[in-house]
Amino acid sequence: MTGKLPFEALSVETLSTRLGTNEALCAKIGQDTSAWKVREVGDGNLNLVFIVEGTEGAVVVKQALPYVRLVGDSWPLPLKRSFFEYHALTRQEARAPGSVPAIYYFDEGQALIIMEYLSPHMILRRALIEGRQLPNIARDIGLFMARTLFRGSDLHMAARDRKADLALFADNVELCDITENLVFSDPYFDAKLNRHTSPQLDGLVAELRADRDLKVEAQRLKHIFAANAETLLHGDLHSGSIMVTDQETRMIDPEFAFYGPMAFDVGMLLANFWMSFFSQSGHEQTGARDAMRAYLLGVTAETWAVFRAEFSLLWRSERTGMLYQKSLFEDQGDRLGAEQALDHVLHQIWTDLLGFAGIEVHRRILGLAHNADFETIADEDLRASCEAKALKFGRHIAVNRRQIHSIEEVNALAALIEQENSL
Ligand code: SR1
Ligand code: MG
Repeated sequence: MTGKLPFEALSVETLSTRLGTNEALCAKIGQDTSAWKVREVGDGNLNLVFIVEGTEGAVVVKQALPYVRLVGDSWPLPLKRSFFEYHALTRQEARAPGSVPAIYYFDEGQALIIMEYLSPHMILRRALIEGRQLPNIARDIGLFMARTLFRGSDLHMAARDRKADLALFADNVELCDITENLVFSDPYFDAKLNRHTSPQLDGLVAELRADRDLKVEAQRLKHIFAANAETLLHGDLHSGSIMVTDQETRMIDPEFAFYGPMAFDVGMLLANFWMSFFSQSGHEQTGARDAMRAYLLGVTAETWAVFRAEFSLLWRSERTGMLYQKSLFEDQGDRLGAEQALDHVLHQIWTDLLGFAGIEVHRRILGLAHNADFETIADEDLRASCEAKALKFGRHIAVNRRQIHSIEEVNALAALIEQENSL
């Protein structure tokens, strides 16, 4: 298959014939295509994902479709998102080595990436729903975020290189448009594709949509998202975009990558841990979840601590870009000045991440794209009660983000809301 052929979606039936002469693929799994076993395993909202096993090994073949898989061909979506995913993965590997799957082949015309099959990894969201306590995720994800966000910004890169990258990713318009609408606006009005657990949440939904302070805050955050091209973001860093074993953590699916505010990735990620926290009582029948709840709050605190520590280390050792130059501080013997500036930068990330986290919680309960943490709670009253607590939490941290000073304060609030009767 070459990039010059017209795009054609792969299928379980056609994959071996169409990719049977692909050298990169054959080198990984063996040339005997009659022995290849092909499964389609994509359970995300957008793409096809195949696992292809041969006599010598296995790979993942991911292919974009020209529409949103979750909705169908009534919602066209450009294939070029595969190009952005490929380029984001190569940058993430360079900036945070070992944190993403290895790439073996990319075909822009067919919008497909052949990459490492991660096994026995599972999706982090699934692991958390099962009540598994992964020991390394906070460290691994905290390091990933600090390294990719710092090293993709004007704190580290040469201005010319960052601007070239900014121009490259600026074309990821349609994927940004999804986030701009689905995350920042749709949850707060009666948008066509919205859904929520009804009638249990109807009252609360009406209250949130009439909440002026919340809507203004959501739009201020959208403004930051759209206008603050600070660094190359993953762009969709939730627990469904992370694969884990007890030892290893890998980030996948950066097709939403673009230049945006550092706090967006951190906020979206932490929101997914807090949602997992509020969903645990819906999964309690499979075991008492008090320890799991404590673990999840611990993970948020540790992730933020690791992020801060690594970001600070990079600030002191790799601040080679045009922002906060060493010539203004350390080179004049003013180490304290550089620390003061670092404090401001981290404070801004903290304040904004709380806002992004709050609205990410809202959109997963009120918008189109829900998450399995809540969706797999079959009892609708129980699900609604978990969701109501999360909504209340999200509203509080988004609206009061400038008055909240520590992750311990946020986690104490989560624990308090969890104790309350929600509906
Ligand atoms: C129409 S796409 C819905 C969601 O799926 C992706 O994973 C992103 O989170 C997006 O917002
Ligand atoms: Mg995805």
